[in-house]
Amino acid sequence: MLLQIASIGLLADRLLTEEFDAVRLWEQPDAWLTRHGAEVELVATSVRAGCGPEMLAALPRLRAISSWGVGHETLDVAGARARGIGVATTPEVLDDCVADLAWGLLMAVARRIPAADRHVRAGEWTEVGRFPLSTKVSGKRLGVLGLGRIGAAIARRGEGFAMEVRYHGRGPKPGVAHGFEPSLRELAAWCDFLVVACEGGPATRHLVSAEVLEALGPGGILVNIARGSVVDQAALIAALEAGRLGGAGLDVLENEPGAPLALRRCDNVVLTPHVGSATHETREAMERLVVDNLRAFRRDGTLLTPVRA
Ligand code: 8YV
Repeated sequence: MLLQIASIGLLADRLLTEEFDAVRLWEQPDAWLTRHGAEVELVATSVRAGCGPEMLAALPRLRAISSWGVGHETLDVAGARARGIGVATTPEVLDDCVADLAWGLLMAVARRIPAADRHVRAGEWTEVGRFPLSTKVSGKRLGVLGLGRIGAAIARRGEGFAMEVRYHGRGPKPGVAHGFEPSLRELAAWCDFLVVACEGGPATRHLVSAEVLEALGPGGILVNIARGSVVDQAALIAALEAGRLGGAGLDVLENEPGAPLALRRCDNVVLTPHVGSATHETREAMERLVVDNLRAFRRDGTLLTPVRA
């Protein structure tokens, strides 16, 4: 039996019902898991809904989990691995859109596009050249935290903007031309723009600390399209309020959904509501991949895009 933990999207929901006769957990009575958990062999879920240790414990015959989204911090990957349960996410198909949004935020903050738009809309464009100057983007230094698939897509775009790119992560990546910086603080001190593209979860919590923000400095811009947990948000707000950071473009925040007033008040901050992968094209590809992983597993016991970490 396939158990669907949460709605994934119109397309995936329909295919899962048609092809797998999926049981929708949210439509079942509370006692359903206790009564039927032992019949479940496949799970479809999302990074939002997750599949944690409690859920795993309730599904003793589970063989595979297919999850919507590339993040897996809400899935008990270690617990699944210990029981030989395969876990698949939806990588690659969203790399371009998330990287595009990172660049959109970088450009928006550096060139003050939303502020300029507000200026025009408010009827304040009464004199040519009155809007404050902004920050040049091309030819600057780009630091990437986490050179995975999305980080690499962000770095590639940097080459198009004639930027020198360096990165920080767990270690240097073989075959990568960009310089590896073993200290995130040093990377922040070196670059003009620091883009956060690493995984979420406890291992990366508050990596972007007060010291890192201090190193990025009043001329620096922080962009986060990864997870709010990676940035010490209180330190970020303090740095922005004190003028110790040039600006920030944030698609993700701690305690989503919603943004604290302190961030909403900052004119040099651009906020988007966790929409990195949210285009028609990418969301359709993610939904299809959730189903394709389950089809492959049913066919020959393999997953197309298993989590390897
Ligand atoms: C989603 C994501 O936009 O893939 C992920 O891990 O974070 C995004 O693709 C997000 O989960 C929406 O809530």
